[in-house]
Amino acid sequence: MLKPQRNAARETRKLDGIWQWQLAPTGHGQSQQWWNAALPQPRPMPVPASYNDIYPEQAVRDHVGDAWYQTDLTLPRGWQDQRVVLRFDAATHRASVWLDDTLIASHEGGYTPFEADLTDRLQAGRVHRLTVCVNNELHWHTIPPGRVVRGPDGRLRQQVFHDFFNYAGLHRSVWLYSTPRQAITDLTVRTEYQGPGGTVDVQVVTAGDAASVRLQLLDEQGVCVAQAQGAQARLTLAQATPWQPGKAYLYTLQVDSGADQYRLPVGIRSVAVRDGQFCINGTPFYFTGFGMHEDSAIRGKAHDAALMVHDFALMDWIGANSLRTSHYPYAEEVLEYADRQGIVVIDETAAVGMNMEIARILSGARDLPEQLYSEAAISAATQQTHLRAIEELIARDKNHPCVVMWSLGNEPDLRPAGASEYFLPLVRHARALDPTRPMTLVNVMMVGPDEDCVAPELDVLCLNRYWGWYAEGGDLQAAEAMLEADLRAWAARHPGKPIVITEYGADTMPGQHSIVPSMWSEDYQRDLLAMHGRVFDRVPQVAGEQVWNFADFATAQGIVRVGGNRKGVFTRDRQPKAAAQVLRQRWLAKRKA
Ligand code: BDP
Repeated sequence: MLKPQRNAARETRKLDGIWQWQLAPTGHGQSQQWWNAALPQPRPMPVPASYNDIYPEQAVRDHVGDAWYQTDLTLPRGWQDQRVVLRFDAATHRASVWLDDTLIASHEGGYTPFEADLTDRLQAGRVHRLTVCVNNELHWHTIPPGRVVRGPDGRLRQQVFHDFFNYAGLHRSVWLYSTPRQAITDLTVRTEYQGPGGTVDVQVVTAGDAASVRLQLLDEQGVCVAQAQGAQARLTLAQATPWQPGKAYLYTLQVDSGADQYRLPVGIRSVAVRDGQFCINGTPFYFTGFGMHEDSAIRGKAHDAALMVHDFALMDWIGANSLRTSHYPYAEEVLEYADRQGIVVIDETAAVGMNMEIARILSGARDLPEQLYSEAAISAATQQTHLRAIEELIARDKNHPCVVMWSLGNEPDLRPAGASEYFLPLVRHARALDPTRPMTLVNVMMVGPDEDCVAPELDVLCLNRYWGWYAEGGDLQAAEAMLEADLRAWAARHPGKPIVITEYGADTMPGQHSIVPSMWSEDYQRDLLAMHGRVFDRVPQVAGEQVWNFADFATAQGIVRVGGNRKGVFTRDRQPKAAAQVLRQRWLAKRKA
């Protein structure tokens, strides 16, 4: 799915700003047909934003159900003869959209875009009413899964099985854009770098005449270095400048179909797992960086350019070369920026929380179903949602050079019966959609190397490890021994597969100090991360380290969280904890090596 863009053939208009907004129980507004008129008692709501922290009210923060949004829509001057499309970059977790009194779109999944074709529906000079109902409920068949229960006082409560706050709303931009009627509707590029040359395979989907498609590859100076005719072609460069981690080079693919145009940044690079190493452009790559979250005060999970540029600057300062989009697809702007900055991305679906042991701790629920993979819990319906989530992720992000691996989910319990029947078809489907990128499914500590029934099918073993925190807490000496034994067991059981530690860390209260190892202190986090670095250096199969987490982030309330998850190396307002300096020394040294 192509991101809207402005060029000689296309226009864009963002509908971001202050919309009308009103909360309602699930289905209430539908029964009263709220799209037919102005919302009954609206309040102002910024778009994009999570609505949860905008008003200081528990009923808003902990709302379970629908959130209605409304704004005006007019056809921009000069768009009459064009194809006109309305696009939502993200509505969390699902949405229905009406133009005046007509339902024009519905979408499931909170972190991928969806569109409605409005061609010939908007009348020049008329003010149309645009109404969106966003629902935030999570159930067993949704991604991520969750459960809505009724509390003792009769109110609905959302139980989440994952460790971040269930922010909701219109989290990313809403666009109206135009294309010619004979539009270019999709574009796929696959690249290979074999120094000094490279190839770019292009496939264009157009409503117009495929034979008249003209492809030009421009270098950063705007000089055309390769060209071809037709909707499918291989562009070959005898001399190519590769896209490299920390040293991004982006060509521009200019597609001209006669009627329509599209310009796509293209990084020429190869990704492969070879001899137990993760190779980019044939060179072993060692991941340094973080599992992140889209999370900040007031705006919650909304995309914010200032925050993003600042976060990337902090990553550069600390020597990070990579991130994982834990635990859902991030805004496309983040991937575009990573493309430009040369930051390597592990791109993850929102499949997090398929684990009863963790769900019990995080949700406090004592009556969860006994069988994880069953009709009562993670079922065939969940698998279908998951499948579509994978399809939408790959469709959106397939052209980003920064994306070097797909993560199909985070920390599912793979021990119970039904796990392989659930996951193996997903792995195979994802591979068929994109055979060019390695595939992973992030492993949870409680599933050992012999129990992980999906690992044999994966290219890279991504392990989340909490030695020194959830196990051997406070005892770094014991933790060091356990961690090393653990990693060596994985290496022995799965030779030839690189291991990336995608989570390790310790909750840390800034300002808390202690000379002897004490959990929650800055000193403990610093020493725990340093200990992990020593162990990683001793296990040759380890191909990377991503600390949990870049910054402190909001979670549901509970007895294991103090104002959210505090494992950030930076605080939620992006101030460094003591560990930041230690990581910086280590990662800058690795960067130089
Ligand atoms: C892991 C999860 C992550 C949590 C982290 C933690 O992957 O989402 O936030 O643990 O407990 O299990 O801090």
